Parts: sequence; structure tokens; C-alpha cells
Amino acid sequence: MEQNTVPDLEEILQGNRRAVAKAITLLESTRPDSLQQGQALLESLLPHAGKSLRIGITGVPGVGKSTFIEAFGLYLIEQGKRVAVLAVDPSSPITGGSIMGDKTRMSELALHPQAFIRPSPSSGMLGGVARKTRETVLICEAAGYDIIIVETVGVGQSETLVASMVDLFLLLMLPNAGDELQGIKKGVLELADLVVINKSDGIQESLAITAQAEYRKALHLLSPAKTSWTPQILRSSALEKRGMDTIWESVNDYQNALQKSGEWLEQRQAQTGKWLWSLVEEALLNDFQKHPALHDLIPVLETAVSSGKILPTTAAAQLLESWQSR
Ligand SMILES: Nc1nc2c(ncn2[C@@H]2O[C@H](COP(=O)(O)OP(=O)(O)O)[C@@H](O)[C@H]2O)c(=O)[nH]1
Ligand SMILES: [Mg+2]
Repeated sequence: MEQNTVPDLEEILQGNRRAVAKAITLLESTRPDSLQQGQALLESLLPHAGKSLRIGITGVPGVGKSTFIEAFGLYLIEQGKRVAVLAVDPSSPITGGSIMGDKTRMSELALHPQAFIRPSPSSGMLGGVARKTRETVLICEAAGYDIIIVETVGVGQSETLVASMVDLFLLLMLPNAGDELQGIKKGVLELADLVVINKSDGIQESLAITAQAEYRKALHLLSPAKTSWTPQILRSSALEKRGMDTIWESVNDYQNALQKSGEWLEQRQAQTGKWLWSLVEEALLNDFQKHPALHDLIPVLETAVSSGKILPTTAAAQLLESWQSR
């Protein structure tokens, strides 16, 4: 394997995109020496991180996430912001995540000097992908990106994970309200701070207006994700680049409301706390499963449990006992 070079700290802080890309590559490496260098680099970047607005974006494939991020990203750049786009997509490690395949839909943003686009890390397991994305957020912040967009495709637990690493979670929806309301997982709707009905253009515009009314009704039935904010239902046409101003206004209102109530900082603190414990859990579980004292016992007990010979409670107690007396 090729040795990873350590990028220059100053170059990252100056926002040099090549240095940023190098830092991310270093952190994604699994080589032990690179891991250490990556962690050291991250520590030194930490005092410069944390100042961005982190936005998570999700929605079913085809809803227009890539097109929306292109339109919204360019709008933000017009407002004087620097924008980084990251992805959490454990489903396609080979293609390099959703963003790579969609670079054509983000062609202008991808080339813009004020933007940085990075596909999903391809380490496979969702937990690992999420951890690397969290670290990438910190690097991008140290490099001076004001807005970090984390895109995810709606698969499994990825929305929950992305929601746990951003300040604001935006759900994109299609205009055909009836079907969509059936299809969307209630849990995902509950994570959303902003719901944007996209493709509100042409013949679909009237459908989108109806959908907006429907979602406003439906949202009352759900418990809001934040105490100092009521989720807003908005519309956009990512294709025609319309609705971006209203969405940005709503994002600002959201940030003001949460900062005023203290919920902004509370959420950030809760997120880093959870991040810490998820790392501990992951490492412990890894140790546990790989420990020689348990290596042979685990499959035996698993079989005994799945065939109904012993209770999971009994098996767990036995495993823990072997672990403690290892
Ligand atoms: N009419 C219309 N089409 C859109 C809009 N946004 C995206 N599309 C189209 O929907 C398709 C899927 O868009 P894409 O951005 O790739 O969706 P993703 O899979 O969620 O990333 C593409 O053909 C887009 O051109 C929109 O606002 N209006
Ligand atoms: Mg896409």
C-alpha cells in the first residue's frame, strides 16, 4: 500500500482544496501509521473547527437531491458563503457514493472555487462511514467552509446517523402527496426540521401546493424534533433554481430560534457526547467479538440461541462471564 502524505496544517487552514482532500484521504486510510497521523492532524485542527452551519439532506432516489444541492449551493455562494458537500452512502462503495455518479448534476458547483465536493467514504460499514464523515466535517470547517451539506440516500439507518451529525435536517419530498405520505417512514419525517417539496414546477406545481397543505396537516400529528422550532413545509424547483431564498430564510430563522433558546449548543454537545460513546461501544464490541476467550464460544451459543435450546439471557450471561474472567 502506498504511504499517505501528511498535508500541511497551514495549507488546510488557508482553505487549500488539495490539502483538504489529502487530509480526508489520510483519515480514511486504515494503515496504522496513517491512522495516528490522521488523529494528530485532527487534534491540531480542532480549535479551528465547529463554526459552520451543518445541514443534512435526505430524500428518496430521484427526488432531486443532487439537483437541489447544485442550486442551493450556488445560491449560498452568491450570498458570500463557502460550501462543502459530503455524502453518507454506505450502499455504493464501488461507485464512490451517490455524489460521484451525480457529478454531472452538480457540474457547476463541482467546478466552483468556493465549493468542495467529496463522495462518501467507502469503508463499507455504516458506522465507519459515519465516523469518517464526522471527521471530514471538522476538516472542512477548519478550512473555512461556512456551510457543510451532508447528503444521504434514504437507506436503513443512514438518515438517523446523518441527523446526529448536523445542526439542521432537511427532507426533500416529491409532489405526489398521497403516495408519498404512505411511503415515507414516519421516523424520517420526525427528524426533519425543514421539509421541502421539490419539483414544484410545470404541471407538478399544483400537486406540490396540495402536498404542502397535506404535509402541514400531517406534521401536526408528529412530535416535533426540536422544542424551540416548528418544522416548516416549503417548496422548491431545483431544476429552475427557485425557492432557494425562502429556504435560506427559513434556515436562518431556525438557527436564530435555536441559538436564542440554547438548543443549538445543547444539540452540538449531545452529538459529540454520543459520538464519543459510539466509538467506545464500537471498540469494545470489536474487542469482545475478537477475543480468543470468546472466539469459539460465540458461534456455539449463537446456534444454541437460534435453535431455541437456550435463552438469549443465559447466553449473554455466559459470554459476559467468560469476558470478565478472560
Ligand atoms: N421538474 C423537475 N425535475 C427535477 C427537479 N429536481 C430534479 N429534477 C429531475 O429529477 C431527476 C433526479 O434528480 P437527481 O438530482 O439526480 O435526484 P437524486 O437521486 O435525489 O439525487 C433528474 O432527472 C432531475 O433533472 C425539479 O425541481 N423539477
Ligand atoms: Mg443524487
